[in-house]
Amino acid sequence: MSTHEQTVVRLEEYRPSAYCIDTVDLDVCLHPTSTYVKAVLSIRRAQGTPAGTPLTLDGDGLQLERLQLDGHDLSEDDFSATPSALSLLHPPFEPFRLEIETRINPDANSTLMGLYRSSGTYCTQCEAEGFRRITYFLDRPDVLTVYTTRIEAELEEASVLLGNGNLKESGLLPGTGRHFAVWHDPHPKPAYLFALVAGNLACVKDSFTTASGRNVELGIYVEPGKEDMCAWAMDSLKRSMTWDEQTFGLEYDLDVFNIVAVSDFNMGAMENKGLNIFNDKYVLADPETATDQDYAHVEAVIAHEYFHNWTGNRITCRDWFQLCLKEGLTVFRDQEFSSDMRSRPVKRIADVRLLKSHQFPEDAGPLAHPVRPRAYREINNFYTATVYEKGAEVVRMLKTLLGETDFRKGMDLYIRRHDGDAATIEQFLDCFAEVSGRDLTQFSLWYDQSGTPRVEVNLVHDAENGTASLTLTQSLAPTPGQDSKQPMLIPVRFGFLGNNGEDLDLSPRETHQASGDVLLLSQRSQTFTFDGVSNRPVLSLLRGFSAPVNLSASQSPADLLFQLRHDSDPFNRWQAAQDLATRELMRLYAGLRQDQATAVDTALVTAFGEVLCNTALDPAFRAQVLNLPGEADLAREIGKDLEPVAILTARRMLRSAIGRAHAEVFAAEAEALGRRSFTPSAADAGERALKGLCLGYLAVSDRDDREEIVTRHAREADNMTDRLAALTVLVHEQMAGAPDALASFERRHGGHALAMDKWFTVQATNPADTALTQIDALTRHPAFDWSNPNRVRALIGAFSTGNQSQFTRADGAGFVFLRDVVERLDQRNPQLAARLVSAFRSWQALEPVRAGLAEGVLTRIAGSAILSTDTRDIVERCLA
Ligand code: B3K
Ligand code: ZN
Repeated sequence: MSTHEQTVVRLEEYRPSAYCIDTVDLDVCLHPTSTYVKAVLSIRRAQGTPAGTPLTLDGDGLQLERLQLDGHDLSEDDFSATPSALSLLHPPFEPFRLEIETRINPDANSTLMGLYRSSGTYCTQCEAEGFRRITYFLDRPDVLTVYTTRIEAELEEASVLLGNGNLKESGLLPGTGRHFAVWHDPHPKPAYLFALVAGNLACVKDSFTTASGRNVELGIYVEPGKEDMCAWAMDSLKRSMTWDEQTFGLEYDLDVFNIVAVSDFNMGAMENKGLNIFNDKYVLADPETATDQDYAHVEAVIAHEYFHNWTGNRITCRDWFQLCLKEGLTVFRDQEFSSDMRSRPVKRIADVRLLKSHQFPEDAGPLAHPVRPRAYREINNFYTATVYEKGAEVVRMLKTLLGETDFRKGMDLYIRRHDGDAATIEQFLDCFAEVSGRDLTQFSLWYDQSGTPRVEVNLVHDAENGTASLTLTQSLAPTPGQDSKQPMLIPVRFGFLGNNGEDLDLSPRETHQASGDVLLLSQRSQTFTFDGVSNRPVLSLLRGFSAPVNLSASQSPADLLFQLRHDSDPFNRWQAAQDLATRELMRLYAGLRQDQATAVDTALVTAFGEVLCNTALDPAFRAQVLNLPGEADLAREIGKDLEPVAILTARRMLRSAIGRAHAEVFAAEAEALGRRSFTPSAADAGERALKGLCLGYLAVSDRDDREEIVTRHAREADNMTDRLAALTVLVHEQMAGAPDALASFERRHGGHALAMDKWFTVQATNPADTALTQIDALTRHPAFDWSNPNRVRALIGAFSTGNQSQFTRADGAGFVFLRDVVERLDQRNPQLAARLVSAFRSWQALEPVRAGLAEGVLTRIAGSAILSTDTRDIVERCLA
C-alpha cells in the first residue's frame, strides 16, 4: 500500500448501524475561536446487535474535553478518543445516555464544512460529513435522531439565533450580555441535515397557509441593508410551496421555514430541515445587479431546496451511494416546477444544453461514474452532474415509460411507504414497478452503468409496399471499471412528418415494442416497422430528448432544415438547428486543421435568418435556436485530437457569416426588443435574451456602426441583463469600447460583490491571448478574495471551464496557472480545490502536445507531499 492510498468505501460493504441515537440535546455556546459544544445522546443497541459490541462515533479534527456515561466519568479502559473517532469499548447492554463535551474554533475553519463564520455570521454545513466536525456522532444518513438545540451567544455579536425545527424558548441570560434560543425539530433526521445560524442579520418575513390550513411563518435572513433584494426569493418560495401541494400533494410540516443567505459557501444551497442555508448568489436579486439567468437560478434553487423537505429530508438516503435518490429526483422536481412557471420547451432546451455540456463530457472521460456509484474515496466529489442531472433524466425516463398517472401513483406510494425512512434506489423503483405492474429490472441499469449510450438510426422507406423500417442499434463504450455493458431500456419518443410538415399518425407493427409515441428500445438492435407510409416521411426521433443518449442519425441537411421549419416538437426544431450548425462547424474545423480555406454554407445562414424573423416563435425560443453549439459541445462531438483554438475560430467564422448576412435585422431587433421597463417574467427575459444574441451577431458583422451600437447599449442599459450582455460582447470581441465599459461597470458595481463576480467572469472568459495575464492581475484586485468560493469560481473556475482556448494554451501557461491555484487552495478549502482541478477531466481528448502538458501538470499535483483527500481523488482518477 502506497503512503497515498486512501480508504475506499464500497456499496457492497454497507451494514446497518449497530447502535441508534434516538435523541440528541445539543448545547452550543458560540465564541469566534472557542465554541463549546455539549451533546447529550440517548443511545441504544440496534435490534440484533450482540451485547458488548463496541460503539465508534465519527469525529473530524475534534478535541474531547469531557465524557460521561449515565452521569459517570469513564475509566481510560472503557473508551478511546482521537480527533477522528470516539470509541466506547464496552457499551452498556441497556439504553444509555452519553454526554460529550468538545470545543471547536469556527474562525480557524476555512474548509466551510462544520461550523464556521461567514462575514461574522456563524453558520454550518454538514452534508455530507460535516457534523462530525462539531461533535462526535454516528455521522451517517441512516441514523435518524430527534434534535433539540440550545444556542447561546453574545447578544452584540449575534442577535439572531436559528436552529432546525420550531422555536421553543429564547431570552437573555441575566447579567451576562448573552442570550439563548432553544429549537426543537420533531422530525427524526440524519446529522447531515443539522444546522444552526447566529449573527446580526436582517429578516424579511412573510407567511404561507398550507392546503390543510396550517400557518407557516416564512423568514429570509440576510445582511442588513439587503432586505430589498429578497422579494423574488420569497415569491419563489411561496410558489414552490403551492406547486408541491398541487403537483404532488406534499405539504410543509413545521411552523417555520427559514432561509439564510451567507456569502461564503461551497455550493449553491443546503436543505437543512426548516433552516435552508444559501449561497447569497441564489437568494439576492434585483434588476440592477442580477441577470435574468440569476432570477431563474434563484427560483430554481429555492424550489430545489424546498422540495428536498420531502425528497431528501422526510425520506432520506440509506447511504451516500444512494445520493441520486434525493438529488436526481429533486432536480427532476425543480425542473418540472420551472417548466410550469416558464416556457416548458425553452426550459427543456436549457436543461439539455446543461446536461450535454457538463454531464456528457464527465461520462466520456476518466471521471465517469454511474448515477449510483459503487465505490468512493471522497463522497464530496460525487455531487456531480451525473448524480444530479443524469439522475434527473433517469426519473424523467421513468415518467415517460409509465405515463403521467402511474408515475404519480408511484410517487404517492413511495412517499406513503417510505416516509421517515432512509431508503434505497431499489425501494424507490419497487414502488413504480408495483403500481404499474412493470418489471423495471432492465431499466435499473441506468443507475449502474456509466457512460452515454449511442443509438444508431437507420430508416428504410419502401415506397412500393408503403412501409418504413426503422432500425435502432444501441451501444455503450467501456468506462472506468466497467468493461462490458448490458443493453439498456431506452424510451425513444418519435414522430414522422408528412410532405407538408404535418404529423403522421403512425405506430409500429410490433405494438408491444412501443407505448403511445414512445418506442421501447431494449435490445442491442431492434427494427420497428410502420405501415401505410406511401411517401417518404421525415423522421423526428428522441423528441423532447426522451433519453440521455447520443443519437447518430444520418439525416440529410434537407431533412434537418425541414424539421427546423416544421417539427411540431419544439425541442427537435432546436435540435435540428443544432445538428445543422454542428455539422457545419465540424466541416469548418476540419478545414482549419488541414489549412484549407472553407466557405460557410449559405443554406444554414438563410435558415437562421428565417428563424430570426419568425415572430410567430417565442423570442426565448428563437434565442435558443440561434445560439450556436458551444465550444464544449463541439469538443464533445469531435471527441479526440482536439485543437481548441480551431474550434473557437470555426465558431467565429460561422457567427460572422450569419452576422453579416442578417446585419440589418440584428441591428433593428437589438433596438426593438426588450424596451419595456424591467420585470423578471419569462416573456420579458426572452426578449432580452434575443436582444443580447442580436448584439453578439451584430458585433461580428461588417456594419460600420457596430461598435457604436454595442457601446451605446452597454452605456444605456437600465438592468444587469442588458448591461452584461453588451459588456460581454465588447470584451470578447476585443472592441475599442471594452476598457471604458469595464471601468464604468467597476465604478457602478465596485461595492457589490455578486455584481463584481460577473465583471471577473467576463474577463476570465475573454478568448484573447492577453486573458491569462489579466486574470493573474485580477487576483490582486481589491474585490477579489481567495477565501470566498464565489470569487474564486467567478474568476478561476470561469477561466478553466469557460475559456477553453486559453486554458489549454499550447505553451501550457493555462494549466500551470490552475495548478498554482489548486496548490494554493488545497489545504484551505479542499472541496473548492478538487472542484477546480476537475477542469482537467477531458485532457485525454486534446491533441498530443496539449495532452502531454496537462498530464505533466496533473502528475506534478499528484506528487505533492501534502494533498487533500478531495484533490488527490480527482487527480488520481484523471490520471488512471
Ligand atoms: N444537498 C446539497 C449539496 C451538499 C453538497 C455537499 N458537498 C445541496 C442540494 O443538492 O440541494
Ligand atoms: Zn439537492
